[in-house]
Amino acid sequence: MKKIIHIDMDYFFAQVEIRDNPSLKGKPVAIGGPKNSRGVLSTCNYIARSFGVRSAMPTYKALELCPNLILVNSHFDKYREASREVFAIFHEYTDKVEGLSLDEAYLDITDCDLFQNSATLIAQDIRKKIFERTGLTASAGVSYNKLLAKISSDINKPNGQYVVAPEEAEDIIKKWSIAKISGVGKVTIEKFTKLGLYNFGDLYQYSKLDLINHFGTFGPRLYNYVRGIDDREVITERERKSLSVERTFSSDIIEVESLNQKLFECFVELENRLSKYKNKNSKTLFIKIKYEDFTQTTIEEKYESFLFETVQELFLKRFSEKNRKVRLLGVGIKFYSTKDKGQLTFNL
Ligand code: TTP
Ligand code: MG
Ligand code: MG
Repeated sequence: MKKIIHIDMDYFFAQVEIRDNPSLKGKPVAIGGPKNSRGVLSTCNYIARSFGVRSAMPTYKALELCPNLILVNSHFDKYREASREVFAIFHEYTDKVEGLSLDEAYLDITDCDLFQNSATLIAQDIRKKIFERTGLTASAGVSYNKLLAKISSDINKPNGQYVVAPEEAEDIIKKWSIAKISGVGKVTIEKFTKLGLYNFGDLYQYSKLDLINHFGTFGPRLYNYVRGIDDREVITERERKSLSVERTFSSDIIEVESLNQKLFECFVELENRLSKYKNKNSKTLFIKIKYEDFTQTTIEEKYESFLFETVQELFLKRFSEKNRKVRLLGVGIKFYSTKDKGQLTFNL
């Protein structure tokens, strides 16, 4: 059985800003959205969250909920630098590190010899080291697969950790809300709620086929996930063949302008994450669209330079074919290894 740790920095962008400007301490703080995002928050600290303020919330709405909210502009260079430091720490424990975003990664520490291979102590030590070197707090989830580790890292946030050991997993997870599974958006939750289904355990009565009929390709994964089954490996940067950023919307979207905005957010995040893959080459861009009925389509194209205009063009090409409500949007690129490149030259 594997030992997986999922680490996620607490209110990451906001925490970096507060660290660097202590006068913000103890106050509700939010980070304004990236350029052109028309007033959506990137994130906020936990004081702001106690007023109901959340990531991706329109600024005007956040200010209604919390009139004293302090808005700070984003400084991506700082976040990238903090992220670099944090990821360097991860690599002191294992090579098997899979970054999910600037502030978040899976670590496979199955073969880590430190602390007699106690995943709990290793997670504690990583968080301690992160705080000593960057002044920032992180939370961790510890378990035997990615799914359970990821959900666990949220449970004692901020500055906490949670462990799901194999022998206690069944009892713990059947009480978890279905909403904890990433990829399960508001629409799916509404479907479940109508059927009186809330927790992992409530779904045990459905066969794989039932779930396929309702959720398409997500069905089999959902069937396994609610049982705590997940055999996905931790994929390191070296092994990574593609990188993508996707968003599942809280309600399906058909307006091109809104979709463009979401697309831009994905693009900015992908651009940021790409800074970790400077030594990789890429020339293929792809767009993934999942429609309201869970059917999914991808379109890919070779690109010269990674620009939003190119992304937008590719998206519109596919979206205009159907003009249907969209529940998930993703942007990604495919890497090719230098080995592939060599073979290509040889074949020519
Ligand atoms: P998250 O890890 O989702 O959120 P967080 O670190 O701010 O808060 P916590 O983990 O404690 O719940 O995202 C990491 C950073 O990514 C976040 O600080 C800002 C950015 N981000 C956006 O720009 N827009 C978004 O919609 C989200 C969710 C995050
Ligand atoms: Mg975080
Ligand atoms: Mg995160």
